[in-house]
Amino acid sequence: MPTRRFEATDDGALDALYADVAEKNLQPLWELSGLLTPTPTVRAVPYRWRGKDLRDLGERAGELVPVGRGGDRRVLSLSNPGLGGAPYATSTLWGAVQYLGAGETAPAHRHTPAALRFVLEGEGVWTQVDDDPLHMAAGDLILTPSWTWHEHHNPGATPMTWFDALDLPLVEALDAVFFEPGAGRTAEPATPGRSLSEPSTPGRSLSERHFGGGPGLLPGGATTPAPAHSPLLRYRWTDTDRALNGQLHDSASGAARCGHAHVRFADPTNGRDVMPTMRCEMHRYLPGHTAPEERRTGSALIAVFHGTGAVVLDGVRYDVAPGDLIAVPSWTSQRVVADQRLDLFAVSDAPVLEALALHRTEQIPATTDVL
Ligand code: GTQ
Ligand code: FE2
Repeated sequence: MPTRRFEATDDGALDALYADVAEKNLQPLWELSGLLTPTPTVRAVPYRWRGKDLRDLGERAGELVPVGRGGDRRVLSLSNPGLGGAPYATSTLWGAVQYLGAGETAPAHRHTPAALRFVLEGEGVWTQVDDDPLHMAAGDLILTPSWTWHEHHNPGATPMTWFDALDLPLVEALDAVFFEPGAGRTAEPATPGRSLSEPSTPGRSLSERHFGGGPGLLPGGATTPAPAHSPLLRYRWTDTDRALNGQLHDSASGAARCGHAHVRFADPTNGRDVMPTMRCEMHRYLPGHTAPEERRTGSALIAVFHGTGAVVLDGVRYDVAPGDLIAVPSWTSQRVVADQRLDLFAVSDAPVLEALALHRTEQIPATTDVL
């Protein structure tokens, strides 16, 4: 009220009000700015971590730092320079590379933040999710949904690194992080057929045998209450690759029908996203193809699987090569340029934005001034 302000200036009443308001842990909104901004104020910045650095540093950590007890992980987290030193890739997503040496085990634990792995190269590690051992090979997507027990074993002779994504910053913001170490639980799998270091470990996980039987084939019989996440826990690269090629190429001539194909990894029982907080997609761009520029609410991480090209974020061009990881903060304009056939894995918080009706996208008209 302007009149009051003038009166108060004279007799000090306004100053007294402000002091009393502060003393009672209140704040006058009329003195605050930067809250209800016309567009999102995004602290995370667009950023690219180079695959070469991630591989080298993971390897060095593998030589120097043992995998500890209590559910520890040898993980290098992506720390977005805009987030003030937090170990977070964006405001909602944790991204990391994990390194597991030959013969090593990352012991069992569980936590409410959901996790997923995308394998950028190599194979041979088994991730056990609850009681289901899942083999990890290049291009595979592996889910460890909220509160599932998980442990990683590398019975092979070569070390392996992969990309991890978790919804940890989001769950932390909601004050809903719980963690439980699996001490005493892990040990050797009791059933002979389940031994993770034995060749008798099943080639297909239980989840794949039930829910990955083939296109459109689900287990018959009694239906159990649907969990909040996909019951299929491993999405194999051969299936993803076939789906992308099916979209891109004419089956008879093999000629390309378009320059961009993408698939969304879905819960096979209902088509929803693999987990309530994260959407996973695989994109394939053919050489020369330039995707239109757009921006959206919610953040994403991109992992470069194959090929070279560039990801243009807010007009700045980031050249990309296999193993590179890229943070795409909310409302950042994004465009992809393929020099060679480019395969990009993307994980985002889109299901959260959609569930809360906060998702927005905007197409940005083409310009020629790319930096
Ligand atoms: O592999 O269980 O990158 O618990 C961060 C936390 C990986 C894991 C991470 C984890 C894990
Ligand atoms: Fe974990």
